[in-house]
Amino acid sequence: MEKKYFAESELIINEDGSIFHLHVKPEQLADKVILVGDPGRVDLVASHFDTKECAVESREFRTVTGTYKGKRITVISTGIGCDNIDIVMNEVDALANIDFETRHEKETLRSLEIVRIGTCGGLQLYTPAGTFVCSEYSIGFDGLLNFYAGRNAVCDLQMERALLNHLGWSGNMCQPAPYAIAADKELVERIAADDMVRGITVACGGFFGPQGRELRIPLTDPNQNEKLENFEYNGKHITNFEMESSALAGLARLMGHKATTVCMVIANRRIKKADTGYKSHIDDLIKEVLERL
Ligand code: R1P
Ligand code: URA
Repeated sequence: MEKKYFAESELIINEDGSIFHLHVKPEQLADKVILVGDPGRVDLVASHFDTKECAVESREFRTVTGTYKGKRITVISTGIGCDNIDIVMNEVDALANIDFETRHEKETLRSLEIVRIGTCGGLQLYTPAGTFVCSEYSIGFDGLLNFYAGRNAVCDLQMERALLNHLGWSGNMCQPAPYAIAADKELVERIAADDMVRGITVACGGFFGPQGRELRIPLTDPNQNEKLENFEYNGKHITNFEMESSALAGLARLMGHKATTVCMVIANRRIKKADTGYKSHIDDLIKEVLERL
């Protein structure tokens, strides 16, 4: 069967043969990928590499490929938000699965292992600052996956309905509709092992209002967080807020890659405590992921 062709306007390739935003070339992408939000965290991850083959930077996207104990790994910063995950995941998938010479989908597709290492807000008493949380599921409040045709086939529609009923939202609060998506089960087992909290992560299209933080402007639903905290689905609870895991899990699933997110809690919303000195402790999470990936 004729493989799909991608025009110049759809797949933008720079003059040096690198992909438009990331500025990475196909041969520079490893099968194991770590995504981080903060560009500064890329160098923290890469500081553990035994060898480095390339370092590329463009806007908020910093990329280093190297090896850790013989494993070839690419670490990329995404900046903040699911909109950037759309860019990074589509460009990473293009690097892996599109022939840049012919602009056709490759005959043999690569499946990548992708782990996001981030920071998050904790929503339960058992997720105080310093806790490592692995996302078994993500709820996307960002709407990104709704633009992709396979969305209903990969999402847990019953969980979405249960959450909307529980929140009692209607009208503007439902636009765009939240989507519920599972992370890759085998990757969750390997990365979370038996020492990380596993839970449902809500990925928001903002840090303040969408996460129920009220500064000067009142919120539409002041009880949102209380409702999220006591939502239960098949014995599972919502553990944390961050801003990227839903788009990552959803796009990885549609593209045939394995993905999950692990985050260190830096602020607990119930206890109302934050830890701004988290940068040294997140290195412990990075070291665990490098061992387990
Ligand atoms: C908000 O402060 C940012 O921190 C979290 C959120 O998801 C958002 O990107 O993750 P990172 O620490 O990976 O950026
Ligand atoms: N990142 C988030 O998105 N929320 C928090 O509360 C902390 C980190």
